[in-house]
Amino acid sequence: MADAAPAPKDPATIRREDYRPPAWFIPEVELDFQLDLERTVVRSKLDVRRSKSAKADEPLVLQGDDISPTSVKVDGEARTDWTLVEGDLVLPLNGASHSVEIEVELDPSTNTQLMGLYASNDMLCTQCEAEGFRRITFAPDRPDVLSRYQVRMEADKAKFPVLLCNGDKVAEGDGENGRHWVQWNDPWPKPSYLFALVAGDLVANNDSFTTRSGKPVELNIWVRDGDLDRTGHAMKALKDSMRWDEETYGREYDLGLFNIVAVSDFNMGAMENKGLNIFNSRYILADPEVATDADFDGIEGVVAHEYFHNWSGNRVTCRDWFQLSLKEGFTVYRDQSFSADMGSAALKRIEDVRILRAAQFPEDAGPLAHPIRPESYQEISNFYTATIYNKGAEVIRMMNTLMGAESFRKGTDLYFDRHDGEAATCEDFVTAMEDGGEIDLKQFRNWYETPGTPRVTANLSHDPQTGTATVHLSQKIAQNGEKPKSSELVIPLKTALLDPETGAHQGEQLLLLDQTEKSFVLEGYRDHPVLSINRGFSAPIILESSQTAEQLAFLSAHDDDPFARFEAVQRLMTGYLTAKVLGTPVDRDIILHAVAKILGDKEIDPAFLAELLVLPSEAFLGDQMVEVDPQAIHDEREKLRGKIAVQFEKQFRKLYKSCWPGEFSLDAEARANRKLRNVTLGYLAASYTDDAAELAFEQYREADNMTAMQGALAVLSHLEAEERTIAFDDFYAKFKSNPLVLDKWFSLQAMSLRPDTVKRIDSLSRHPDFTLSNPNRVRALYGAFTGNQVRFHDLSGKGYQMIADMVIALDKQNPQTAARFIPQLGRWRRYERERSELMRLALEKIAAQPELSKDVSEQVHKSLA
Ligand code: 0A1
Ligand code: ZN
Repeated sequence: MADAAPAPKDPATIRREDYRPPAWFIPEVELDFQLDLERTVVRSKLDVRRSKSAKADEPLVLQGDDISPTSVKVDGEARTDWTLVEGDLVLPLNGASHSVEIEVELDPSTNTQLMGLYASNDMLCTQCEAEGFRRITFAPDRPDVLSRYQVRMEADKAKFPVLLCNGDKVAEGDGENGRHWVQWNDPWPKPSYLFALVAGDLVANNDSFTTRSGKPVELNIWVRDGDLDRTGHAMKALKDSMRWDEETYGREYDLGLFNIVAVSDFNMGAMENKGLNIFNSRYILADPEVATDADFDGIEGVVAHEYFHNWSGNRVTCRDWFQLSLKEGFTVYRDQSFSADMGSAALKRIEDVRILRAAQFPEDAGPLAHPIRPESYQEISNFYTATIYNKGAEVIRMMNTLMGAESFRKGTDLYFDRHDGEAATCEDFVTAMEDGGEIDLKQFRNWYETPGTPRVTANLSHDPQTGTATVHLSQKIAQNGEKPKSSELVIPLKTALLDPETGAHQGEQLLLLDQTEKSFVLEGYRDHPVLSINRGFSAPIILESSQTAEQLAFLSAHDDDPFARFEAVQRLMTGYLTAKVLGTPVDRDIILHAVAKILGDKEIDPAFLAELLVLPSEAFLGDQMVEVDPQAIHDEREKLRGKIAVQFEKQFRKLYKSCWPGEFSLDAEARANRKLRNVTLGYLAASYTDDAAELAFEQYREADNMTAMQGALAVLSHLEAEERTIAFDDFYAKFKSNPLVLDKWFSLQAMSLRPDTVKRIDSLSRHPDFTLSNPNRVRALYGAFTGNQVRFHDLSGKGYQMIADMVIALDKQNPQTAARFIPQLGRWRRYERERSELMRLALEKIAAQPELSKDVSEQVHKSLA
C-alpha cells in the first residue's frame, strides 16, 4: 500500500504489436463529484467483469496518475490489499464480477498540466483524452473499455451555478449549506477519454435543432457572462454541421442535448466529449471587431470537427491509440469537406495544402516522422500530429478519389453500421470501405505504414507522328524516422493534358501510379500538350517534374483547375527563388510576365487573385533546399517581393482602392475584398513607397473589423515608423481586457522582421500580461516567434536559447504544451552548419535537465538521436 514515488527511469516504449484485449470490462460506472476549486472528492463505483479470455487470477489493474485512493471497497467491503504500481492501482480479485468502490481527493487548483480535472478562470473543467481520466479517478483508462456513465455532481450553488456532464440531465436539486446537485446519465457506452464535466458561472446561447427524423435537440454554447454575443457564428456552424452530416453521411445526432463550453486555458483546439464538447475559447468566440476572417473560418471548422466526432470517434471509437488516425484523419477529412461545401472549395483546398506543407511535410522529413498509424510511442500526447490528422485526412481523401463519391459513401455507411458501439481499428475501416464500396484496397493499405512524403517524378513525351502523349511516372519514398515496411504506394494523380495554344483539354484522367515506375500512353494529341498533374492535390506527394518555367507560366495563366493554377505560380516562384539562393542563373522576367498576366486577368475573382499573389513562404522555400540558410532565403524572397511591388505599384494601388469592402459582411465578396486589400497593402509597403506607414496606419484607424486591423498591424510591425508605436499602443489600450485579441498583439510583434525582434520577445516575456500558465498566450508569443524564420534563426543563437529556456520552465507546469516546441529545434540537421550546431546545443541543454517530462524527453531524445 506504500505510496513511494518510483525512481525516475527512461520512459517505456509502447508498441502496437503488443496490443492485448482488456482483462476486465466495466459495463457500468457511477461517479459522484463533490466539487470545489481546491478540494474535490471523487467517489466511483465500477461494475467490473472479468473477460472470458482473461486468467482466473488476473488482478484488476486500474490506471492512476498522480492520485491515491482514500478508500477502496469491493462488494461493499473495505480492502487494504491493493498496491500502487507506477501510479496504477493493482487489486487482487477472484471471480467473474464485482462492484469496486474507490474514493479519491483532488486539488484542481494546482493542476497546471490542464489534463484531468482543472480550474480555469474559477470554473472547473476536465480534459481526458488521451490519458487524463486516470488523473481524476482509477479506471481502465484505455479506449477499448466502454462503459455507461451515471454521474452526480454537487457544488456550491453560488460559485458553480451550472453543472454539466455527458448525456442527459435526469435530476437536480438543492442540498444543504448553499450546495446544489445535478444527476447526469449518458445512455451511450463510451471510453473514459470521452468523459467530461464542467462546473462554473456560465451563461448559454440556447438554441435548438430538429434532426431529419424529427427529434428535437437542445443546443447550448456556454460562455462567461459578457461573451454571449460572440457565440452566434459558432452556433450557426453547429447547426450547419448537424444538417451536413445528415445529408452527406446520413449521420444523425443521438441525444436530446448538445452542450459546448468555451474555456480560456486549454492545451489544444477543442475536445469531442460525448454531448459536452469543451473548446478553447478561441474556437468559439467571434465578432467582426475582435475576430479575423481566418478566425471565423477556424471556428466553423473546429465546431464541425468536434461535432462530426460524434460518429467518427464516439459512436465508433478507437481500439487503442495507435489507431488515432481512424478518428482524426477521417474527421479532419469530414470537416475539410464541410468547410469546402460552406464556402469556396478551391480556396479551401489551397488552404488545406498550405497547412499540410507547412506542418506535415517537415514532420515527415525530420526525426519525428511516423506513419499515420505509428508502430510505437512513449507519450501518446506527442502523437496528436499533423501526420495523424492532416496526412490521415489526405489518405481518406485519396480513398474517395479512388472509389468515387457513391462507392465511398457505401463504404462509410457500412463502417458506421458494422462498428457502431465498438472500438475499431484502421484495418476495420479499410475493410469496411472495401466491402461496402466494392473495391480492393490491398496495396492502398501501405499508406498506413509508410512514413515520409513520397516523391513522384512526372515527365511527358510526345510523338507527333502517332499523336500520342506518354506520361512517365515514378515514385520514391525518402526514408526518415521509422523505416517503411513496403515501398510501392497507390498514388492517384488527377491529370489533364492542356492544348499548348488554348489551354483546353479533353477531360481529366485519374492516373494510378502503383508501381515504382509506370507510363501512361494517351492518344489524340497532334501538338505537344502541357502536363497538368496532381490536380486538386489529389495525392500528398512532392512532385518532381522537369517542367520548364515557360510551361509553368503557361499553366499559371491557363490551367482550369484552380489548385493546379495556384500550384503553377508557386512552383514558378519557388524554382526562381531556390535558384537565386543557390546562386544559379535564372530568368526573372518570366515571373514578372506571369504576375502581369494574373493581374490582367479580368476573370479571376479577388479571393483567388489574392491567393495567387502570395509568394511561397520562407519555411516552404527552406524545405526545398538541401541545406537551409534562412537569411539568404529571406533576402531573395524580399528582393522578389520588392521587385514585383515596384513593377506593379500602380496596379496594386488601384486594386487597393477598388477593393474597399464597404459595410462589414461575412459574405464571400466582402471577405475576398478584405483579403485582397491586405495582400495589396503588403505589396505597397514592399515597394519602398514613402507612404507605406501612412497607408497602413490609415487602414488601421479606419478599420471596423479585425481582419483589416490585423492586416495593417502586420505591415506596421516590420517598420521603424512612429505610426507603428502609436498603432500598437492604441491596439493594446483598446483590447487589453480581451485575452484572445491580446494574443494577436503578442503574435504580431513576435512575427516582426525587425532586427530587434529577439530582444522584444525577451521583454514581452516579462510583460504583465504574459504568463506561461495560459497555452494560448504561450503559443501567441513563442509559437509565432518560431514561425518567424529569419528572426528565430538569428545567427546569434539567442532565439534558440530563448525557446530552450522557455521549454525547460514550461515543462515543469505543462509538459504537453512544452513538448510542442521541440520539433522547431529538432530540425537542426537541415540547417547550415553554424545554426545547426546552435540548435543542437539548445536541444542538448534541454536534454541535460534532471527531471524532464515523458513528453519533452521523448521528443528531445528522438530529435538528437
Ligand atoms: N480529439 C481532439 C483533440 C484533443 C486531443 C488531446 C487533448 O488533450 C489536451 C485535447 C484535444 C480533437 O481532435 O479535436
Ligand atoms: Zn479530432
